[in-house]
Amino acid sequence: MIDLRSDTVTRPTPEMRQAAFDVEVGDDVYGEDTSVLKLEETAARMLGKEAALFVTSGTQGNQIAALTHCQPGDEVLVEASTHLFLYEGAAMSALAGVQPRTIEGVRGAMDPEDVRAAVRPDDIHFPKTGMICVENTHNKAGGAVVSLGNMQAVYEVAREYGIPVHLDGARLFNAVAASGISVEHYASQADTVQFCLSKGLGAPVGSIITGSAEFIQRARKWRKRLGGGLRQAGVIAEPGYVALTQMTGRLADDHENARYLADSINQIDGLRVEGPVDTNIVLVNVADLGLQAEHFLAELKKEGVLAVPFGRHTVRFVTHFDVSREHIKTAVDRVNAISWSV
Ligand code: TLP
Repeated sequence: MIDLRSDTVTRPTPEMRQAAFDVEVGDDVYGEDTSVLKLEETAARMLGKEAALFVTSGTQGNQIAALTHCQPGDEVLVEASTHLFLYEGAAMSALAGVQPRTIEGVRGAMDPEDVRAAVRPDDIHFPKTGMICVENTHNKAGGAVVSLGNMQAVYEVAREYGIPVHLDGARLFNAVAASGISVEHYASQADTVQFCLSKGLGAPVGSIITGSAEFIQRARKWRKRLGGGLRQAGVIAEPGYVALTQMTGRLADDHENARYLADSINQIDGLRVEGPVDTNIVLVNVADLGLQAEHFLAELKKEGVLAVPFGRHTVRFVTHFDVSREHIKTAVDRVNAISWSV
């Protein structure tokens, strides 16, 4: 099987497995796992923040941000197709007791004036605007890189009203690889940042949240409340450290493979790549084949290629380090075969 469902499917590299094997561990709930501390300190330094917290997943990181920044009854401004809103089981409402308010973006970027217009005035009828969330790269927008300028403009509005900005940077290092802008620059345009070690960076598990020392102290308590206080977590922190320090430089290869995939698919009758390909995600519209995404994917699976539905007629392919250019070429051949057979 050529698995292009997500970059979450990557398996740990030999270096990661070795690091997990060799690690000396301690109890992280007592703050005694030196690998976790090293990972958190490194992440905080790289992003230019005071502190960081190792969490189990991107979802847990985003939800801890909502729980720590907001009070029940607050409203959270999110881009309309953001992961926090679409794919986290309404956890913001179920756990933090906040209501999301969506703002339609363009390729994942919200117009800062739309953000300003959505900020609630102080009035007994209204919820308080407790947090603004930006996502970069933007998953549903096909891995789009949200520009630093747009992030700066949104952050300026937020600061004017004293509202914290959380960056869901699950794939922030893909934005860095695509734009050449440093991770610290992106992180400077948000109060808190969550990024995933377990996507394109290849760690088996884990995400990081960074922010002020005071924020991370409160976040640590929320992590514990959610059952995310881990014990000998060095066995997963060490692979995470390898991911953070050794794997960011190769993301550009995934982007090249994604562009190759997109260019090849665009030459196939009946298929159309939706939007430019900035990073490692390719969205393909299959409507002209007269198929819904699920039917197309069922055919593709029979041919040994996996992808996921991303809308009625849209299919998502994600490149990652477990798929080579040769795999991509084979995948294109299989996609081509289907487009002829339907
Ligand atoms: N995204 C997954 C699915 O949940 C859709 C994927 O395969 O892309 N923020 C963003 C922008 C994400 O894309 C994801 C995962 C998360 C947060 C959540 O990360 P995890 O899966 O670690 O909870």
